[in-house]
Amino acid sequence: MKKKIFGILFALVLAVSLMIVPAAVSAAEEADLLEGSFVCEQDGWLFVHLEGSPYQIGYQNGYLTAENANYWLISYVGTNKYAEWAREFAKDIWPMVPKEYQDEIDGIVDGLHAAGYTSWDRWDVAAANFWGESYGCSAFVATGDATTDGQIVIGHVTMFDVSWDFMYYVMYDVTPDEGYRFRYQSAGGSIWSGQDWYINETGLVITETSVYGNQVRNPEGTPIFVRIRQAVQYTDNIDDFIDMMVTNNSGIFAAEWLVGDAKTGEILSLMLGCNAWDINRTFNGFYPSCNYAWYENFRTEAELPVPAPDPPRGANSNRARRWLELIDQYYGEVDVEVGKLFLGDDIISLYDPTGTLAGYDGKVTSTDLVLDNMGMWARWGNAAGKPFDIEAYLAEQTPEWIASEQEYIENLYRYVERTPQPWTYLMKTVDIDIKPGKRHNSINLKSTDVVLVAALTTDDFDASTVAPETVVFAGAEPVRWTLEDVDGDGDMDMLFHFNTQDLDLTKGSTEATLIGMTDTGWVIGTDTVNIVPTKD
Ligand SMILES: [Ca+2]
Ligand SMILES: [Ca+2]
Ligand SMILES: [Ca+2]
Repeated sequence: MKKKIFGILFALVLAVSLMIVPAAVSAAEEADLLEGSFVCEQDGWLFVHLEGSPYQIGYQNGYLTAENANYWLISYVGTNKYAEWAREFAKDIWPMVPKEYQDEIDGIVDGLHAAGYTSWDRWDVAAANFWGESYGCSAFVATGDATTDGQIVIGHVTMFDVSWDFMYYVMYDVTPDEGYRFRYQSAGGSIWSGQDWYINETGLVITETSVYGNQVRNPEGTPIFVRIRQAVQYTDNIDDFIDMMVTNNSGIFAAEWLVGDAKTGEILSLMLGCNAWDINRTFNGFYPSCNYAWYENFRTEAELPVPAPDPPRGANSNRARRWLELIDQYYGEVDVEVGKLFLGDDIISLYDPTGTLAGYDGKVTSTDLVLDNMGMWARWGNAAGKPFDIEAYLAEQTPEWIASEQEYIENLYRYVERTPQPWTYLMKTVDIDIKPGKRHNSINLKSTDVVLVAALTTDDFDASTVAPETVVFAGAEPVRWTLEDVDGDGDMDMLFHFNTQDLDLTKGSTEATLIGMTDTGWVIGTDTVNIVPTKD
């Protein structure tokens, strides 16, 4: 990984905001709203943890991702010629958005304002969320006899103009008050992925590629960003996922959804039009996806020739044919490393060294990684690590075009400066023990003493590799640390001391998280806390 250490942005952002914020909320209220959230950077990704009520999650999102979210809003509604149309559309659709997500969007607006981006309102953020969907992707899911050890392997690469999407390097990690914990890739300010890439704590991994044709619409239908967000947050199985996606479908954003259930080993392809869809599911097989309409029900509704031509022909069929070759070559040998090869394939990722429309990322995971706290391998920039050659690209353009497209070119540079990156693991989970040796982990918030927290060495983790100055626990930095065998099992653990008064915990806190950086990336560990006394 790159040696550039970005440190904890959280503290910096907070300090800056306290200086510049015209107080919509007081500093104390702000600290409460941000409780439990954090952000850290790893190999080009911004890993953002959000937790709490819908409004809190939104506020933390807007506040912690503000600069990125500002670029996203400019890209999707700000300078877009459809901006007013999009805002009007947002007002029309607002009543179809559950209150939970309305509150989250309002929280994003307030978080953005608190961070100094005061020009955006509810309709901008809502419009960008309705609008923020990408238009080209490749993906796959394989399981059972298609993979080396029978595990599910699933991956996705996003393809879109990198000048529009240079900010899609946010990996959210969300612990909502209601529903399951989940992760998703998106841009700042977004309440869904739009790309799409999701993992939830029950073991579901969800991705898709959009599919085109003569699309049927249902104006009364629920918007896609609501249905998919509900599916990710509230579904733990494939049957319920299908129900939520096909019920009251708006028809906007026709796509082939690929799902793996790491609990069972079953995979799904749901090719979803509006009133028609195709369901394929198996415990042994490989579903490729590339904006190509493989299946008959979808093709019939979309007025594409039926049956699908064999071999594939028409829009995106070059990638479809390539997928069929790769399946032939690798069936039975798919694992995470092969998945990375798939996503980095020049045809699958539309790689063009001087093209602005190409695969700009990669994500791949497997059963074991998903069941270990939603882990994944991710790469920002071309999935094979090949750069976009901006100088050669500009050399192909006319001086007139360059003079008239400065903003477009600046955005390309924003992408280029951050890419390519290595594959990186998001995010290694380690064992911590708050108040070692004590089970109840009682913390009196009025105490002037320290709280001890141990990062434990295990078979696959050496706690001494954590850089102490990068450690943050419940918003606090350690005042002291020592290497000792805290749990008496013969290996050295890292014991941190935190001033209780520095902890960003409240009476309602039930768990606390420690993060710290090693030479291979950030690690994250969570343990329970018991705040005492229970009443004032
Ligand atoms: Ca303990
Ligand atoms: Ca140990
Ligand atoms: Ca030990």
